[in-house]
Amino acid sequence: MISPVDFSTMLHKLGFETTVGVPDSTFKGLISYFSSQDLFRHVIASNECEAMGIAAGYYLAHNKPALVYMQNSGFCKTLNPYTSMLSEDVYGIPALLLVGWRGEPGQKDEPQHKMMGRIMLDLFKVLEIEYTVLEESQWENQLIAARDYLNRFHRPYIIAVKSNLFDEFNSAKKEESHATMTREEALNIIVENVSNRAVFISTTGKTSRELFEIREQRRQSHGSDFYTVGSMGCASAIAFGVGLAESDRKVFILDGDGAAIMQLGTMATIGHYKNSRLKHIILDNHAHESTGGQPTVSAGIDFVAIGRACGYEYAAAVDNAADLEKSLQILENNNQLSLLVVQIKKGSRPDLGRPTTTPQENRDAFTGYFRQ
Ligand SMILES: Cc1ncc(C[n+]2csc(CCOP(=O)(O)OP(=O)(O)O)c2C)c(N)n1
Repeated sequence: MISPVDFSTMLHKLGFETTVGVPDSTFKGLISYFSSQDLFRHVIASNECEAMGIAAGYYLAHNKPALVYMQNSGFCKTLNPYTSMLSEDVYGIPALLLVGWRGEPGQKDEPQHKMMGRIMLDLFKVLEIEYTVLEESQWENQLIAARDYLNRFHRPYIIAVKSNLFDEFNSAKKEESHATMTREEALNIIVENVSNRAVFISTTGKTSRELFEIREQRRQSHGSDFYTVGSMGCASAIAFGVGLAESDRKVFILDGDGAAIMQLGTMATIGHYKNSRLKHIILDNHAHESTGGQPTVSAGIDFVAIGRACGYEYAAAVDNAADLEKSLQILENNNQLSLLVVQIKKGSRPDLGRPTTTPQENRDAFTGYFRQ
């Protein structure tokens, strides 16, 4: 295993001073170290496209490359800034990209990682980006070679990181939270208090996993739920699309704060079109909990004010079970495009499973249910 402390110390010695990215569980320990010490300036980006822009701007001002970390599914979001900005055909801007290799062929992983895991190295080649796959026995030399490459060439360089290579790092920083409910408790209350005809579009990560298990525990069908796997941030757009159907069904979005921030623009689209059947619930734990609990920037932003400014007709926040129940009654009856921000605690069951149905079974069950 590679120690996050040793790896970071070496990066710093090699001249890297700024890290920016969106988390991936592949190098959870490393990101935890980045965010808990003062060795680097560490920026939590809302999405990977933005992270590349920040790295580019940082280089322009400092003449030094930044380190940009991301999961390989998030790497796809960097194709636009890479091809149209950082590449040598345009500005030629160096950056060190640390890319988590989910879905590595031969390793067990979730369906949403399969394709990207399979094509990732070929994709790097098509994109003409030099890369190396990090190895436990060689990582110091690989970092030196990466730094030398960036000093020589004006272009990004990738270090791909397989799972289980980095040690854990537990930050000593204490986090304060006044929230009383866990996400699973909040989801149970939501499922209990929403009418049977409603459908749910749940965001990627633990929200979908917990909703799936709640249906199992209650022996309810999964047909009313679309469990978004992958496509982080897209649950609200999917719900918007579902809501375009001529139907009396209410469409509940079960979003995360990280996911909502990643595609904040969708709130503007939703707010503009004012579909009164859309009910956008943001389960806000101020964290990317599904990838290891790394902080988001949500503690400092007011989703309710954003929702109102975007055109949501009803917007409120709750932080306890009783208020959540009351607000759900309002959402059920108000006939208005609505936003409900639910403050929740971090944490989930250690034995939380994953959907036992395939994404395509989920697609068919949802479509069949929706059209009834
Ligand atoms: C584009 C992209 N970047 C990163 C990821 C990895 N990822 C999966 S879930 C998740 C965290 C989601 O955070 P949030 O929406 O706040 O929900 P929580 O996990 O806290 O329930 C991340 C970063 C991803 N799936 N897709």
